[in-house]
Amino acid sequence: MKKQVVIVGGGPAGALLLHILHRAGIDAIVLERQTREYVLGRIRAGVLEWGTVELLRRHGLGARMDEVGTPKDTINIAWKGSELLSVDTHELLGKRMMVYGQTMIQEDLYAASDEAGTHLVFEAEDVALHDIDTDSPWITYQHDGTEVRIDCDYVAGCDGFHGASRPTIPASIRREMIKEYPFGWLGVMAETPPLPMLMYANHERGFALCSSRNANLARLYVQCPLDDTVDDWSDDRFWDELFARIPPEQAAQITPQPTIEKSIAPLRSFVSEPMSHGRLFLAGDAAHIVPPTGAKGLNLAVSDVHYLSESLIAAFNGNPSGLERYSEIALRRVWGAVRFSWWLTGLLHRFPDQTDFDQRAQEQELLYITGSEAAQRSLSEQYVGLPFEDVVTA
Ligand code: FAS
Ligand code: PHB
Repeated sequence: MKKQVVIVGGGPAGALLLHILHRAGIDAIVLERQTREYVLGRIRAGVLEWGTVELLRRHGLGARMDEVGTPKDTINIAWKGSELLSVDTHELLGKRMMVYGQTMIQEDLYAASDEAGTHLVFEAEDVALHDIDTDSPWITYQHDGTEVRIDCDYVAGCDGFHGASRPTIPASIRREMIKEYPFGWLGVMAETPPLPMLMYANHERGFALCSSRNANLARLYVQCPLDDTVDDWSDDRFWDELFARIPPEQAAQITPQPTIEKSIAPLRSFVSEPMSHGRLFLAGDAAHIVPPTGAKGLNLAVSDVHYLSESLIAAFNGNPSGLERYSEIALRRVWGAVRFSWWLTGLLHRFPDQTDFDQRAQEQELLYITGSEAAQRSLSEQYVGLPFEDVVTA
């Protein structure tokens, strides 16, 4: 089989890249290890930068998002049990965010693939990348017990943190930087009207976050010890802890209901440089991981795909400048989001070795942001997302 682009991984990065390349007339294929149902069963991100919203609309993927998504004008941070910092990004910058779950974006992407008849292979096992540092890379994989070979011009590694693509870049070239945080997030879904605002909380008992998926589906998180499991968290314990960490005024607006999903995710920051080698280009979690505090993971996957799709389209039209600059341009945005997520994680969480001094210093920074429009502008422009750079040059 011959394809112009082979995309390894059918999560948001891979499926979005397939969609955009197909609309540009480029013959691509996605090789996804899991079943369609498994991928659609994952519950992850919820907040979209406005650049992501506009990109999805531009590529014909915005209809359901605009119908059921919830635009948000403010970022809210509760602290000291009763204080509330509310930053109006729309008033400050004319930009807002959209709350629309990653699961729904994945459904929209797969529906678009079905409609366009693009090539999305599920249960592709043992994907292996070959000769990526030549002009003739090729891919092999197992499907229904048969080995398949695909010769291609380019390979997009969109296979997440545990994928096969990143390790194909020689260790002598790869520079991996990681920061592990000493806590995790317990996330739950509950069929109850969510808090109208998106609200983070700094509390001496630990971090909390109130988000949503629709008018009757609350998405809620509390910081928990790394070695906890969901079995350590009954519904009663979860609700008691959430209401202990957020102000009474907001707690009174949420009616506890049985949780319908409960999971714990560790927090870490990770970047692998460079994001390209020969004819292989990494996008999304395959190249970087951020703690979910800044709601950047999914948005970075989208911005990588924006840069990579623009670069591939230009390359197939005779202009390789984007592919030559892709890693540099993408990493500039990645490190901007990685640093912001690291800063916000440090500001909002209770670290195991934290002292009263540390807690007061966090509270003082939140008080400063409350009183400084400049600080609120800085927080806003990083949270809603900085403008994309031009990756292709004449
Ligand atoms: P993904 O990991 O989503 O997709 C990679 C795909 O490649 C998967 O479908 C996988 O099955 C497939 N794959 C892997 N190895 C393969 C192989 N060898 N061959 C073929 N296919 C292979 N981000 C936020 O912004 N907010 C959040 O609240 C948030 N919560 C998260 C919770 C969890 C538990 C996790 C793991 C991540 C969370 N994220 C969050 C980040 C998340 O949204 C990612 O940034 C996003 O899924 C990135 O998309 P992809 O790069 O496509 O990677
Ligand atoms: C979510 O809605 O799942 C969500 C919102 C904001 C975050 C992380 C997750 O920072």
